[in-house]
Amino acid sequence: MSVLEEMQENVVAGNESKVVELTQKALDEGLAPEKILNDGFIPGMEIVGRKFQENEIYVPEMLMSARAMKAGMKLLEPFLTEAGIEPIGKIVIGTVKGDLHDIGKNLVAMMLEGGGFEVIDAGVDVSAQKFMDLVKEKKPDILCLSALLTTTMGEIKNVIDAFKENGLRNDIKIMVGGAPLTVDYSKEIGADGYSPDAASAVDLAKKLLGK
Ligand code: B1M
Repeated sequence: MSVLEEMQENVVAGNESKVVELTQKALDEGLAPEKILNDGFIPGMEIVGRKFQENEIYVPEMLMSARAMKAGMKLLEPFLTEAGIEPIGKIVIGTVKGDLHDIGKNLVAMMLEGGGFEVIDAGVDVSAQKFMDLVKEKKPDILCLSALLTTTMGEIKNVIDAFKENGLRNDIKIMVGGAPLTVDYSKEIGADGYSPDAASAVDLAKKLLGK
């Protein structure tokens, strides 16, 4: 089995120390960091996403895989930056104002990174103004909004309205998610898409960017 096949298997298994070891081995063998990313981590995380959607694995296993991939990515990052490897898209993600839940949002962020996106995490309790400032500054392709409370899901609408009122809505795709949200609600408030979980968030982000 090649080092990249072994890498995929260990990303799927969520074996963090083995993924780090294999990343180093692949670099030592002279494999290009981009190849390690595209033929090792990303297909591994695609398998993880599929298994999650088919209920073969659950949130804890997906978290372990995402953490293993992130640990390996740490070794690749300096080389990828040096080589100027372009991510497939840039995303700002955050939990809306009044809401401190971030476990699901973090998982979505990690899966998006695993899917090849650059992700800027705005954190929790983020106001519409802060999202607008970040979008102006970082110029992402997509904004991902998360809310876990029925009392804060209205804040998602407020953020989208603020983008409209400030003439920024056409510059960005907005995806929404979180337990109380539904696809109908996302349409009603004018979001570009809704995803029920982290794996489908990756598929939706790619679809929105035509990838
Ligand atoms: Co809170 N909490 N909590 N809580 N909490 C819930 C959400 C609740 C359902 C519990 C309950 O009563 N049964 C309830 C909400 C009820 C409601 O509004 N309908 C609730 C409440 C009421 C509260 C407080 C108000 C409690 C209190 O203080 N009285 C308070 C609010 C604080 C605040 O935010 N202002 C509060 C506090 C907390 C803790 C701080 C203790 C902790 C959060 C820790 C943290 O996140 N760092 C916490 C937790 C852990 C939960 C539960 C138990 C678990 C949430 C979670 O992490 N799920 C939750 C009950 C439950 O869900 N069983 C609950 C796992 C996570 C992987 O799933 O977040 O759904 P989830 O994310 C999924 C999808 O939703 C989706 O993908 C993720 C991965 O598949 N997704 C996105 C999420 N964001 C997305 C963004 C996207 C796309 C997909 O962008 C495109």
